[in-house]
Amino acid sequence: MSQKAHLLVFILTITLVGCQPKSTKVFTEDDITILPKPKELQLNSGGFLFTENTKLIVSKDSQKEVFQFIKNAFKNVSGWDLEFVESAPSKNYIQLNLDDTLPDEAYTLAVTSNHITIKAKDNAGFLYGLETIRQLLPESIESKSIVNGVNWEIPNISVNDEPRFKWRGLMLDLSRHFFDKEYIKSTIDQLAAHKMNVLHLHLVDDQGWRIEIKKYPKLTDVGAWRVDQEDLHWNSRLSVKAGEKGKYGGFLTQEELKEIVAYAASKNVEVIPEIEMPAHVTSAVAAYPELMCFDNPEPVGVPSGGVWPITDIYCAGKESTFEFLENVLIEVMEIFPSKYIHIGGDEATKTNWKICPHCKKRMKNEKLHDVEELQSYFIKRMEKFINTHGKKLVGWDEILEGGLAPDATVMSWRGVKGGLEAASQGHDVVMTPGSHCYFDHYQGPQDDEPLAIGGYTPLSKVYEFDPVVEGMSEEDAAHVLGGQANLWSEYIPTPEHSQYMIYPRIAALAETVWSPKESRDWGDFSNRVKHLFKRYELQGINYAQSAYLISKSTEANLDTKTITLSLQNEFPKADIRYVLGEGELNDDSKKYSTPIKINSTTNIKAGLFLDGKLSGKVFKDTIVFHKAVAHPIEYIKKYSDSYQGVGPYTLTNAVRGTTNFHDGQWLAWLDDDMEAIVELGEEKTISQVALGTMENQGPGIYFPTKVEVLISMDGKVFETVGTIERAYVKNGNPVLKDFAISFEERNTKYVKVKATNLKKAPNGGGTWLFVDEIVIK
Ligand code: TNX
Repeated sequence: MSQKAHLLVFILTITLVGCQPKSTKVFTEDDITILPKPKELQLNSGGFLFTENTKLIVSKDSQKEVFQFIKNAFKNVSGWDLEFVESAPSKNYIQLNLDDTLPDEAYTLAVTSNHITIKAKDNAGFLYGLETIRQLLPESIESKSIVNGVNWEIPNISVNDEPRFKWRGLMLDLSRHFFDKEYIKSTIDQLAAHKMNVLHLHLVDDQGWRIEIKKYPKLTDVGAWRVDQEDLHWNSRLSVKAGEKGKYGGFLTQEELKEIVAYAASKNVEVIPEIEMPAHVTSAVAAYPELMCFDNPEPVGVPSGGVWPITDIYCAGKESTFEFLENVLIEVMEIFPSKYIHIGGDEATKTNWKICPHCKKRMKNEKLHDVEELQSYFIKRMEKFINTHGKKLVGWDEILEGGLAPDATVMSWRGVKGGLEAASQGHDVVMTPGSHCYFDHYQGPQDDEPLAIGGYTPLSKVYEFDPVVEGMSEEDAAHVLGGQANLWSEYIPTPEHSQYMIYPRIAALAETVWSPKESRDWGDFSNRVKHLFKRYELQGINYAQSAYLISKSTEANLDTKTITLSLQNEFPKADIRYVLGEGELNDDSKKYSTPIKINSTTNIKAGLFLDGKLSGKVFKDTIVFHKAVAHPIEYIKKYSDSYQGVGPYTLTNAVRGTTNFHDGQWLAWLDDDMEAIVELGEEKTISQVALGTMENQGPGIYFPTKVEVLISMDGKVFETVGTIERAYVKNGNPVLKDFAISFEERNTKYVKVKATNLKKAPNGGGTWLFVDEIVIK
């Protein structure tokens, strides 16, 4: 090049650089909201500014794939088409450097004003480094359309990051409701963004078989479709006859599944298929009845809703069952390259196995003492088959019963007990306890949430999850592969609803399985997650804002006959404002700081204010005062230790329970009647007594069959003033009901209420009687 040309290039370069927007922002720790929190991070001064000329350095094609989401993001928000190049220019680029010495999935990230370097062993670490960059960029990087006036600048920073656990999973139940390929792929994007790496697909259950199996076409022709009763509550759907044609459902073809698996691999997500056995397979045996026990089993239909107990299971005696399952698994293993195959194994009611001649013969030949051992035989046999194909078996914790298969990995869902036991036997475990990991549970005050299966697993509870539990030795802990959230979909019919249950709880879970335990800090997390909310919003994710909902707790004071009401919100330092009585709620309303004293019937409105703006739903409640409030109460029959409410005065504290029977406002009696005496102290004139109750037949809670009210002046001799009787009616929904008994005005000092427990449950099991208040007027 001539000297002149040199000069020209120099001038051009100066002009071009001069045209670029300048880095102006001074970054502080508060600007860094990376979630899950990195292991080590140091903020330096200055920043790196992305421009149209920022180059993405790639040394092989697969790195292009890793870069793709960042490239797409810039295309969306700025119209830039960031260029891939093979060698680094002098500045303004991102490079990916291979470093064999780093652990699996780890990465280091060095951002300087000149360029960005990510080091990792392979694409997994590069991907996570880039996901971190994405979270350092302004939130509007998530926008789907052009954003003007934003400097795409990130702070100079050095990060050294790696996961605490190698199994960081989410399970999607595709059976109870069907979710298609597009939704699954978009979920994979989100898993990667949260640095999660396992997608467990629950492909088989009673209400639908969701994977194409070429050798057994009826599995999807018949088993993937059920009679549409979506308008009814899950547990009130009518039973379906064998052969009734269904319209609700769907399945994934092998081609679609392969596409999902390949896509997931590009995002460092391993897809693990679950093929349930021996129970939760009504859809399969509806297609092939000969898989059930006995010689000529009664055919069944694909159920449209809840089935309990699950008795239509595979026969463990017939050789043909194993032949079928092996053929199915051969096709499954061709689709899924995963190291693990999940075989379910949960909740089998083995009544048929006890009497089926084939099962009895098997037990005799194999010297098995009971049906538990027969299940264990079943699973061990499947394990052998899976192992010969170079794969490992994973199953729900029931596979421990009757003896664990030699090399099995246990997914502990009924609490952590199964996990503890399996780890102490030297088996690997994945922790998914219902208490912290069941995303089908409620996440906010039940009355404000869409119908869910029950439970209560708010964001803060998920954040308390730890896969390594008390009682584990260091050796046991080494067997804990990690943790997983499970989203069972009985009550989740749509992708939007599924998102609502997953986000933001997955963010809390991600931090528990990725970040070092020592760095866990709820206050800090709650600040960071609010930034993530803005990203979700821009991405069009229907995330839950339940953590903003206000809930109350109350205390009755027997001496002053008053109620103190506390308001709370999941996030710390919340600005809650409230109004008692009528009046409008706004940012000028009284700020809540200490519990509120209440001594008469009162309406309350409260709201959470963020930057002076009302956020989330307004909390509304009425505390109804009545003649029993804050009066002592004696229980002739003591309530259960499992439901003690706020103690004995739960029934006279003016605070009503919700349909969430764990909300701490209920007393309950199991298989027994309730009988209690309220002491009014001085003589009072009364004309109505109401008993607050609930019914939720799924978990065995029934209305009383009879309520009786008696009065007395001396607490010894009682006179009946009224009774109500009510026969059992099948009911799929949780409902609250006051059994109110009115009578002519009477003067009395004591009121006794008796309520009769149903005692004999239509489906077997215990019967609970739940009571939240005795309202005396
Ligand atoms: C139990 S967790 C099940 C599922 C249900 C879930 C509902 C497990 C292994 N079995 O079949 O969908 O409860 O929360």
